[in-house]
Amino acid sequence: MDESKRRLKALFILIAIGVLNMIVFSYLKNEAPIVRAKVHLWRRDGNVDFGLNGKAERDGIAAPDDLARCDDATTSGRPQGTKNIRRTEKEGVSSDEKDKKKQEAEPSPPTKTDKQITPNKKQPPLDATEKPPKNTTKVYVTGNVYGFRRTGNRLFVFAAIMAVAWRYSMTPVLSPDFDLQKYFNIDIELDERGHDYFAKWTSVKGCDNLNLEEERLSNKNISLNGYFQTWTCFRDYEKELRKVLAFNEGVIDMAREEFKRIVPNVTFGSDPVKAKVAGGTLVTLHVRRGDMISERNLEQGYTFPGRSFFENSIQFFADADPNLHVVVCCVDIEWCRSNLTDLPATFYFSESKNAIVDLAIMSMGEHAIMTTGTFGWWGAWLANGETVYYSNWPRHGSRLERGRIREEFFMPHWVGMT
Ligand SMILES: *[C@@H]1O[C@H](CO)[C@@H](O)[C@H](O)[C@H]1NC(C)=O
Ligand SMILES: *[C@@H]1O[C@H](CO)[C@@H](O)[C@H](O)[C@H]1NC(C)=O
Ligand SMILES: *[C@@H]1O[C@H](CO)[C@@H](O)[C@H](O)[C@H]1NC(C)=O
Ligand SMILES: CC(=O)N[C@H]1CO[C@H](CO)[C@@H](O)[C@@H]1O
Repeated sequence: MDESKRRLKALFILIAIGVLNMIVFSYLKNEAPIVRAKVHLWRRDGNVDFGLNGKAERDGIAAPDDLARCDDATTSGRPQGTKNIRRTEKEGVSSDEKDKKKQEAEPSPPTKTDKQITPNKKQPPLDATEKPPKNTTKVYVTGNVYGFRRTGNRLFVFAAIMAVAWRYSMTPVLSPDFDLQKYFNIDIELDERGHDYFAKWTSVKGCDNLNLEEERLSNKNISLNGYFQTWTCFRDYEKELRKVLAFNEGVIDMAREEFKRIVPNVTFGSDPVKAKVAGGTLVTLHVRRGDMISERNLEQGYTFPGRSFFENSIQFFADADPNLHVVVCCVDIEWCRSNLTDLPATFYFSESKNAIVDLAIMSMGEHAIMTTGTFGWWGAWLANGETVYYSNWPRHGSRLERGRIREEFFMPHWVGMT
């Protein structure tokens, strides 16, 4: 008796909390957009420590920590002239879009906590079809990832900065130590006063809070702080973003050199620069080890794929073209050499020891395979072909999975496999 009463009481309290949340949320949504932007109640991607323990603040291109971030490969939209990839019916590979969706959604058991974190589906925060408010006063938008300067997360915050700038006619500005501007064809204002100065600006966290009409109308400078690890932040500006995120000639040259060193007979197409092997298909594979396999991070929900993922993802592309060439970007080259080369492809291993060059190499592949992490995510996005990713990330049921929406991390058309 006591037991069932207690359960009833617990259930009642949970329902009450849920209702209260709905009321507060709808109030914030309808009545107080400015508060919502700052309070950041249910942000999904702003408050999770990705276990990127944040130690390594490094300068220059050769940042081993960024290399450790080498994780995966994906693509978006099939560029013209690329081969059609046949989808085959087998474990982890589905033949139609619906199955694919289902697979990407994966069985994350809904919990009460999830509900509260993601109260309901809203309008896309950056809907290009809506007219942004007009005010010609020059205001700025910048961003920062809690002081970390790792490539993958910096790219996500940069994408959000640009989306906000385009949507609200703001001027993007970066701290000189943001670094990305050195590698891409980005002509962007830098402010020497840096993050200490930007800290005085209106702080916005999370992609759900990028409705900044009120802020724009009152001419506030904006600083996007934290993680923006979802494509939904820039869903309407992908084309513009690809133009801005074109590597500069210096980086492309270094990537070309590494290709020439490791891939016999490689040739290069242009605009975007792609590496090709005559009569074959060139795919990049990003294998992230390093921090992903530390005990602490595994406990939190980080994962490393088993053998089957590598078999399935390579087979997926080998089915489409048996003349498959795979360029591997991985810090732990020894592991990759001894564990992958028996798979049905010709393998090459980047030894650039340079995160940005590896990212450029990934962007120059036709298609991409990624294990885990934001660095591989961007390699795949930049490649803009077919992408296969490891779908058991974060591990199902883990702490890291909570408050995270897989479909908003992986691009909808990417193929998840295990
Ligand atoms: C633009 O900003 C200025 C300065 O804050 C303000 O006075 C003006 O009313 C704004 N214009 C519009 C159309 O909101
Ligand atoms: C916004 O930033 C610019 C550039 O730093 C500065 O000149 C301006 O005064 C700032 N505006 C506000 C309202 O703080
Ligand atoms: C490079 O191309 C030539 C001519 O097509 C071919 O004979 C040779 O085997 C290729 N080399 C390698 C290492 O694939
Ligand atoms: C799954 C697998 O084959 N793992 C091997 C990867 O390579 C290392 C050597 O670098 C082996 O110890 C593992 O058994």
